[in-house]
Amino acid sequence: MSRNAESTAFRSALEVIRAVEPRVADAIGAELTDQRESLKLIASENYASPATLLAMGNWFSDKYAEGTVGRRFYAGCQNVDTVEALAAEHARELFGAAHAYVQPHSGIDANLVAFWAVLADRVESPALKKAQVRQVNDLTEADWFELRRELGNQRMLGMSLDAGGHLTHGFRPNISGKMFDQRSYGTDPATGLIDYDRVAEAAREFKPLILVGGYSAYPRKVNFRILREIADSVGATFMVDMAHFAGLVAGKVFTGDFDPVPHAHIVTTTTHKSLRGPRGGMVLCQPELADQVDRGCPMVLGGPLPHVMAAKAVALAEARRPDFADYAQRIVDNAQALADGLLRRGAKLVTGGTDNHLVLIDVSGYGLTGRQAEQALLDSGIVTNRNSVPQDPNGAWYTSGIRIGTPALTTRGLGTAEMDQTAELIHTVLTQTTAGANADGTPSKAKYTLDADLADKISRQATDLLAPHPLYPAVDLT
Ligand code: DSN
Repeated sequence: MSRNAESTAFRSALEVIRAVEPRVADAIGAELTDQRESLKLIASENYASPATLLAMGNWFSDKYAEGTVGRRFYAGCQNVDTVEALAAEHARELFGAAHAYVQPHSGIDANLVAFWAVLADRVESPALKKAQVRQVNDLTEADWFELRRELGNQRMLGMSLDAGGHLTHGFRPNISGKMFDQRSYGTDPATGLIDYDRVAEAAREFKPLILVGGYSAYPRKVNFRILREIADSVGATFMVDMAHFAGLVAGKVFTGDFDPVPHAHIVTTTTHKSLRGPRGGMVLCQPELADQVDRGCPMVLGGPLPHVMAAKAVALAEARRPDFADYAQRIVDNAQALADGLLRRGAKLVTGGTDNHLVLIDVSGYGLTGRQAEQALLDSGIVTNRNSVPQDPNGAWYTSGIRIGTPALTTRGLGTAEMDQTAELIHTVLTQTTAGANADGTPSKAKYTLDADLADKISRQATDLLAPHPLYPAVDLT
């Protein structure tokens, strides 16, 4: 394929869009410029390939396809069947999974599908059995009452949000914390690491229906073999949300005890983070859960997005190529170089380092809240996101942490030497930022001062760092 083909494709698409609503075409163009010019360190973001992006922009978007391959509630789904089956096949092969369900629109949706599947599989309920065999109309008011009683109040044990878990792992304000009677496990206050003995103790006391492993802000490997043993010891279903590190599993950086797929009963993921696909979700599971998982739509999901499933098939095919393993290893090498660079300069890191794609800086060491640090870095052309640290005194809004990750910059081709330079830029901004005060003189968690000339200088240095690694080099919109 000629490099020119990518430019032609995106330019033509914008020309067509511009003829209808030029402001949308302008915004799409401006987004490319922004992404090209910013040092993107958001741990959950990446850059999908042009082929993946283009697979989403077409008439597959027009098709309804509720149901699953070969069993749809709508006629005329043969082409949707093709792309959905392809995406599922690539996912099974890539991860060595018995079953793959590629319809979820996001990671949260994938988790809801998994929760439903486990509830439906594990909870003994005549009313539920009726509902499952599609006799929903036959359920009486008493059946519904019984169903609510039996499905509600089931127990979930997941990693707490401030230790690095995700909202959907039982955080109280999230639906997962409302539909389940939930308890959380944290990390060892001294090391910041998961203490498996404490998890086992919590599981013995609480006897969860579901034990959830996985995280969105924990910078270390997790031993899924041990978590599975804990789940088995209390009869729990073991679910892993690998949204953040799916690319590291796909690229065989995480193998053996650290690969969740052979150990978990059910695994959920997003497809757009380290896996570098389109924005979406996916569920992998063992055969006994496959039927329930496949009921995800319309049970808890709206109609599948065939254009996104097409893009998932493309991205998963890319992840099966040998060079993806090299990419995955470079993500981790870069994260470790970034962590080392920060530590050498005196930064305080949760757990003291990383062995995955992300680094969590405790910015209280710089006298800042996460919000102040996030904004000061943004002023300097460095895009990150604030994040809680374990036992965070500033709560989930202001936080005391900055989470940074390397999947996106690694896609652009930056290497370990540039990670050290990135560490220098981050450390300079954070040391030069001063926490502000409210009008009444009390310390502000949001206000800060950073010299505008310094912020401009850092922005220019960030741009220089990116210059040898153009984003979408074959795409020229001018
Ligand atoms: N929003 C994702 C993240 O940034 O980790 C998780 O939902």
